[in-house]
Amino acid sequence: MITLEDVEFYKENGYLLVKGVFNPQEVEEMRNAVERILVKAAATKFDSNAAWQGDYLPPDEMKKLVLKGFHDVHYHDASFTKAAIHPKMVDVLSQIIGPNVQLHHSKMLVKPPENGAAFPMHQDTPYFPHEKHTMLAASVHFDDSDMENGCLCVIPGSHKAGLLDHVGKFYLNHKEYPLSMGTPCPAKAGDVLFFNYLTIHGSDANRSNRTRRNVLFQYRDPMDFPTEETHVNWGQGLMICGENLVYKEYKGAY
Ligand SMILES: O=C(O)CCC(=O)C(=O)O
Repeated sequence: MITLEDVEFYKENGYLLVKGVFNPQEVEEMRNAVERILVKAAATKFDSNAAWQGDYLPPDEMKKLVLKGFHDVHYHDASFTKAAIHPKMVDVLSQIIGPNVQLHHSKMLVKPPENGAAFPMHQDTPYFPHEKHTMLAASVHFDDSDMENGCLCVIPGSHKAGLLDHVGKFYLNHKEYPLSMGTPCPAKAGDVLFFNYLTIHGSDANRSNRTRRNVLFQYRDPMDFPTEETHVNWGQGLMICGENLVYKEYKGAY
């Protein structure tokens, strides 16, 4: 499904948009699953506003922003498990990470209309650093997204600079790295944006009257070991393709 030029593009630029990975029926199934998770979570103590805090927006604007974010969605609905190991996903992953690929975690994001929260520019590396930097995110789009509803923006080639200093480990100084430095990556529902965890990325607030929903699956080479025991997730390490070359008795946290 992807070409050698696409693989080269990913290596050079640290990201790759792959169109039409999921068909409308698969997208609809995942949208419904997002809705069910939101409803179920609303009845628990885990339903909070996951909007990032900080000084990258004026306090008045920051206060209004809302983000629904939940981890490990493939433990809540099988539509996400199917997506994580979908043959079209495997086709891409086996070429840009492969031949051996493992799921690290999943996370769903819902930016509601008018006030969906922004993500200041950052690398994902500080959240789950690894030795060989094979880790990448596959952002599966459930809605058409553009600058108006807060699509992802990336700085092409920024993964080559290595890990940069983050404010409190969370995001880059927004004066040095404003969102406007990024290349917008508009996408359609069903498209997947793959980006390395060193690639600088962020997204603006959703100021449109449309919701923006996506799920991020983070994948790595199983021989790329964490340098810190952080971000240890439910059932981490599911093999997506190939084999795990080391035998390890895995005991999850749950
Ligand atoms: O999807 C987005 O708008 C940004 C998500 C993001 O940067 C993250 O979760 O690290």
